[in-house]
Amino acid sequence: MRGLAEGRPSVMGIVNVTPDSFSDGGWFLDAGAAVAHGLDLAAAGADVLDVGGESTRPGAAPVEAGEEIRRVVPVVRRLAAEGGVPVSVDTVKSSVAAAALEAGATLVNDVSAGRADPGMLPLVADAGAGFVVMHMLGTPATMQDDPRYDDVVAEVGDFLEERLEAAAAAGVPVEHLIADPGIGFGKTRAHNLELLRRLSELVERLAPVPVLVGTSRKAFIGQVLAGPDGGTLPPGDREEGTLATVVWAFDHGAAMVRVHDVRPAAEAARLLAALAAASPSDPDPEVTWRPLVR
Ligand code: PMM
Repeated sequence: MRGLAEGRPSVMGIVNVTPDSFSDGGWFLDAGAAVAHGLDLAAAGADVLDVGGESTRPGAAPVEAGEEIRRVVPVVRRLAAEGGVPVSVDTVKSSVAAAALEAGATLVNDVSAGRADPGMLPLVADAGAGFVVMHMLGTPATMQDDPRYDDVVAEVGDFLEERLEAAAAAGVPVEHLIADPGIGFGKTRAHNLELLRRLSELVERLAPVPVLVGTSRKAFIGQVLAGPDGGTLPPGDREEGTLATVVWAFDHGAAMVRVHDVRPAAEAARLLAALAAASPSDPDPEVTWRPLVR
């Protein structure tokens, strides 16, 4: 199993500093609360903390760059100084990314894959930062308006290859790139399930670029678990379903998952790594990693 940390897959913990994110919106708008939450996620086993100041929820209102900078920069600065793990910034704007990189972030997570702002790829290349290239059909305002694909896995793969090439052409080294199929971004429940079912195909196709998967609390989990009569479970009741998708994603080659509740995902990553390391001659090999705080 390929991974980014300690020979095991990695966990990115979500720190949303937004009033309107779909699953934890408004809880962490205050910078101090967001920092405390990020520190808790690091203690619970996050390998990376992803700080976002603009919701990407379907139909979400855009946030002006100055406001986004005011939200994320103080949080990035303190988490970079105190969190003990790399900090990423979830933004599509190069000015926000530049301010966050200056404040100590080392990774840019761009759900537009560098398409929203022509300044993004050159900035990331110049800064020597990491870059997450994510697939989205349309924009957050329109992405859930009847999304269609002939073959969702092939088309998402084509898109990711094209954007990884664009990033490389702009000067971002391939070792700094991560690819993400963008679960829930312009996809129906069936598209999301198909992407997860055939995740190994994408992982093989995009290698050596590691694949990140973000299923945490997303609608398709609530819809599947609510059963055939329609409806959904609220985001707070999607944690167990999220963990099932996390284990599935790791077992199908994901190098990293992006989650709200870090501890279960971090424990799953460690258990899977211990199982993968075991062999007939050594069924219980010694594995060492930093302790998780409960
Ligand atoms: N999902 C959300 C936001 N940012 N970034 C990446 N790379 N992958 C994702 O799946 C993703 C993302 C939406 O979830 P949130 O509003 O709870 O953060």
